[in-house]
Amino acid sequence: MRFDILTLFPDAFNAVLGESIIGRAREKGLITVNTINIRDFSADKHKKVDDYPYGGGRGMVMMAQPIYDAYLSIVEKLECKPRVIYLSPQGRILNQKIVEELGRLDHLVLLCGHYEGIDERIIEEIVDEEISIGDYVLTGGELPAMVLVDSVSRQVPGVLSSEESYMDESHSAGLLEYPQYTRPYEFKNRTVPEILMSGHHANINSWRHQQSLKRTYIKRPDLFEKLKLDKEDKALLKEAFENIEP
Ligand code: 4GX
Repeated sequence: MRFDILTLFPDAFNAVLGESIIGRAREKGLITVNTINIRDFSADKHKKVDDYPYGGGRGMVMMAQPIYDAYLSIVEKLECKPRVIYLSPQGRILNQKIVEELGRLDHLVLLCGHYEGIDERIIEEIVDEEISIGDYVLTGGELPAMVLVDSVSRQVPGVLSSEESYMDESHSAGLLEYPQYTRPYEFKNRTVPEILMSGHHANINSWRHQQSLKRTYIKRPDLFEKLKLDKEDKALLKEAFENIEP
């Protein structure tokens, strides 16, 4: 899978997407993350990429021409037009279903805006879809683009080990993760739940599932509402609330 990122801040990407799982996936050639500096395509002698808004008002607007020429530098080498996504608070809000859908594509172009936004005609001319990472305001589209590359790359076969991909099933099933513990057995007077020390794997699995159900109920009632619980789930949840909390 290939990501081409149109941005004024290409250096921001390597720091984040050069490490850990995504860094290794890039080394293995499973994904390609290519940044294109929009400023390199400025036609202006001072490398200007923004200008005052027509009609007046606050801030600056990113000019259409440098963005368009940066975009052309990618697509002129291609036979088919890749999907172009503009990261913006006006887009549909990213979720795991959208991540899975995007993961089935083999090429994405991500456009990162700054200042008060970009010339509307660029959105009309090249953008297929606007995506938001949530209802809050950031200073630019770079962090949202990194969020999108990270989440979508996890869908690419081979990027995650079989152990790492386990998380997905739990999130797709709409349940939160059960609590995890590692050594030492005691930390700040808090010990590990005895069941995890028992070595009884069927009981441990059942306890973990119970914890997932209980957590989802308490922490994410919105997710809980959507769950389809069977008889066993209901019994586990009932038991979870009957047990005296330590
Ligand atoms: N999820 N931002 C885009 C530029 C901008 C300004 C005005 C349109 C209109 C964001 C988010 C986000 C900040 C990226 C503003 N675009 N993007 N940028 N939340 O807050 O995706």
